Formats: sequence, C-alpha cells, structure tokens
Amino acid sequence: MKPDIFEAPDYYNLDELLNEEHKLVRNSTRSWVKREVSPIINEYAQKAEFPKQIIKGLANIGAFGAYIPQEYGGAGLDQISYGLIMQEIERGDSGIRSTASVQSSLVMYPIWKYGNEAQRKKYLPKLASGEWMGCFGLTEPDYGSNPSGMVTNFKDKGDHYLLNGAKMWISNAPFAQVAVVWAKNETGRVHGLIVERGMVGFSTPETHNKWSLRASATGELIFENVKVPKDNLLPNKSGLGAPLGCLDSARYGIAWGAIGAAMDCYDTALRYSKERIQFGKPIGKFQLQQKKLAEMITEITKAQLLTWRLGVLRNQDKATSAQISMAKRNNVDMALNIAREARQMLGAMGISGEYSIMRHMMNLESVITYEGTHDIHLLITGLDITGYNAFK
Ligand code: TGC
Ligand code: FAD
Repeated sequence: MKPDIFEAPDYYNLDELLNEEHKLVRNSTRSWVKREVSPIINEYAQKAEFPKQIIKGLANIGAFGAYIPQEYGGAGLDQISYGLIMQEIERGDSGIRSTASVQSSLVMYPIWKYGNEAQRKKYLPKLASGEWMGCFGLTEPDYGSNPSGMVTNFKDKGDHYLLNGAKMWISNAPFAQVAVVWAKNETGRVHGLIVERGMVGFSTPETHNKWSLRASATGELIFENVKVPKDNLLPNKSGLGAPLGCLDSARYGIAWGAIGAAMDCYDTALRYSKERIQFGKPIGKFQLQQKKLAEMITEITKAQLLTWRLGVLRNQDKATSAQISMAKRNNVDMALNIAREARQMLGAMGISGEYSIMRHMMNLESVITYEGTHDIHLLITGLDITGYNAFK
C-alpha cells in the first residue's frame, strides 16, 4: 500500500467556518486514520474482515458517542465535530465509518434518548470505550424500505418478553455484544429491545460474499423464543418514529462521511493527473481530465457547504428529517459519481488495491442503499415539498 499523503481540498476556505475545537477534532482524526487505518485497510477489505484491533483507537478518538454527554462516557462534542469525525473516518473507509455510525447513532443514541437511567449507566460507558460493540436491527428479509411491515415480534410472558423473528443486513452483528432490536408487541406497536449476546435462542450468522463494505462485518440477527428481561425494553419512545429518529442521526453522519470518500478520490485523481504521462505530457493537461477534476471539486465544495449548514441547524436542534435526507442523498450520489470518474482517470491502476478509489466506489454502492435508498430519500423530499406521499 502506498503511503497516505492525502491533502484535503478546501476550495472555499471553509476552515474559516470551523472553530478551534472542530479543527482539533478533525486534524487528530485525520492523523489517526493515516496512522491506523490507511496502512491496513486494503488488506482487510481484500480478505473481507473487520480490523477489530482498531476498536480501542476508534473509542479514543471519540468516534463512539461523539455527541453523547461525558457523564455517560461520550465525548460531549457538538454536531459539526461529530460530522467531521465521520468525514475523516470515511476518508479512510466507509466500512470503518459504518461501525462508528452504528455504535454512536444507532445503538448509543437510542439508549441515551429512549432508555432509562439504569440502561444509560449500564450500557453507554462500555459502548463509548469499545468494551462492548453494538448493532441495530431494523431491516428484515421482507421489509427493507418499508420497515413498518416488520414481523419480528415479542409477547409479554409476565416476568419477561418472548422475542421471535429475524433481521438481516445488520452491520457489526457478527461481533456485537449488544443489539438494539425493533419489534412489534401484541398490539402491533413497534418498541426497541436491548438483546445481549448469550441470551438463549439469539444467533448472529455472518453474511459473506459481499463486493461492498468488505472491511465491515455484516450479519443476520435470529431470535428463536429469546427470553428478554423486561428491564431491556427502551421505555421512553415507541412507534416507528423511534427507529426513524435514530436514522436521522446516522444519515446526518453519512452526509459528512460521503464527503470524506469523495475528497480521497479527488485528491488521488488530482495527484495522479500530474504524475501520469501519456502522449508526452501529464494527463492533467488534457481538457477532458480537467473537466472531470473541475466538476469534482465543484460538487465537493457544494456538498461541504450544504453539510456545514446542516450541522449548524443540528446544533440549534432545527434540522428537519427531510433536510437530512436531502444531504444524505446528494452527498452519497456525489461521492459515488466522483469515485466512478476518478477510477477512470487512473486507467488500469484505478482497479488496483494499491489505490483507494475502487474500494470507495464499491463501498458507496452500499452507502447509497442503506439508511434509506437514493429513491426513498427523493420521495421524502417530494413528500416534504408537495405534501403528497408517493411511497404507497
Ligand atoms: P411514516 O408514516 O412516514 O412515519 C411513521 C412515524 O415515524 C415518524 N417519522 C420520523 N420520525 C423521526 N425521524 C424520521 N426521519 C421520521 N420519518 C418518519 C412519522 O412522523 C410517524 O410518526 P407518528 O408519530 O405519526 O407515528 O412511515 P412510513 O411507514 O410511511 O415510512 C416512511 C419511510 C419510507 C420514509 C421510512 O419507512 C423510511 O425511511 N424507510 C427507509 C428505511 C431505512 O432507512 N432503513 C434503514 C435501516 S438501518 C441501516 O440501514 C443502517 S446501515 C448503518 C451503517 O452500516 O452505517
Ligand atoms: P428494497 O426496500 O427491497 O428496495 C429495492 C428497490 O426498490 C430499491 O431501489 C428501492 O429504492 C426501491 N423502492 C422500494 N420502495 C419504493 C417505493 N415506495 N417507491 C419507489 N421505489 C421503491 N439495516 C439495518 O437495520 N441495520 C443495519 O445495520 C444495516 N446495515 C446494512 C449494511 C449493508 C452493507 C447493507 C447493504 C444494508 C444494511 N442495512 C441495514 C439494510 C438497509 O437499510 C436496506 O438494505 C435498505 O433500507 C433497503 O432495503 P432493501 O435492501 O430491502 O431494498
């Protein structure tokens, strides 16, 4: 693997919009990624394995619960710092960012927001330190974009709940100690349950044969008459709005993360355009290659502005779910297009594991699908601006 000499583009001097804490968090995460992720990521993606040895490091840089209060072990940072951490991690690899997103936004967030004090104290410090890893089970074999149809269910058996059903495509599932699982009660109301590894009837088979997010572990969650203690129900919110509220936080992080992947592809292609000689001159001197690069930096800059503004709105607790959808959809699409163009600019070298571009490109095919597909986010914007629901 080549040494990581990434330099971040900042065409509109956006650093001037960041405070000292933002820059410190961003720079330290960037250094950590160069030191701990870049040297190993190609090897782990090639062998389709999550590099568990970086869990402690992810915890130390505040990637687990960046905005969770310090009293629960979180880093107590604001939403822009959280976004910058996601951007820098995904600059290294979307799969590693996935692990951090799930831990923060889909496991720690619901326990913090919908859990009681005993649950916060029991789980959050261990999740923040990486001692326990978590996963989030919403998607089912027959219910992906339409989670309201879920069939996973639990019945009240007096001193415990009995949980049955299955979730699939679950990030971190194969090694998680804790799963936040969404299931319907006897009346059909959706609730969150904390299921722990070791509960009888709970298994997490790994999903193999992926061409995307290969350095992230994906699996199923299978519940066969699992006895879940009543203390493990998240008491403070129910209904589909509860899991969808977690998705707001994760989708926001992905909007930042995608910028990281795009910046890495752009930086690599720009550097290559100055080094690669064809027809007696660097390929960067050809107008067709300049067009690709000029469009890349334009799109990255627009995404940076959109996302920074969204971060300000999130800090003021004013961002709507539809605004988050727009940023997730725009930025992931932007990053995927840049990855595809950048890969072409490297010619045959673009398909080599020596460069990060093809790995980003393949990863982004998952990112454009999970947390709401590209089409679903368009329909969320459509509903928001017209008032007409076109999902059903
Ligand atoms: P709908 O009737 O619109 O809404 C049901 C209730 O939820 C409320 N709501 C939200 N609340 C908070 N945040 C949001 N973003 C919300 N969107 C809706 C809504 O107000 C309502 O509340 P109430 O009180 O009236 O009951 O629900 P619907 O069934 O029509 O579905 C709407 C739709 C299609 C937008 C939604 O189902 C959706 O977003 N589908 C996409 C599914 C998805 O994103 N799954 C992601 C699974 S997790 C994952 O992919 C993790 S990958 C992680 C990684 O590795 O990084
Ligand atoms: P479907 O819902 O079957 O969609 C198929 C196609 O139909 C898509 O193009 C979609 O846009 C389109 N479509 C669906 N409905 C409509 C409509 N109403 N109008 C127009 N078009 C429509 N889930 C979790 O719960 N937890 C996780 O940790 C998690 N991690 C994941 C990790 C990976 C690597 C991947 C790939 C997925 C992960 N997911 C996870 C699942 C992910 O959220 C779903 O794949 C996603 O929500 C889409 O569901 P689906 O795959 O069933 O596609």
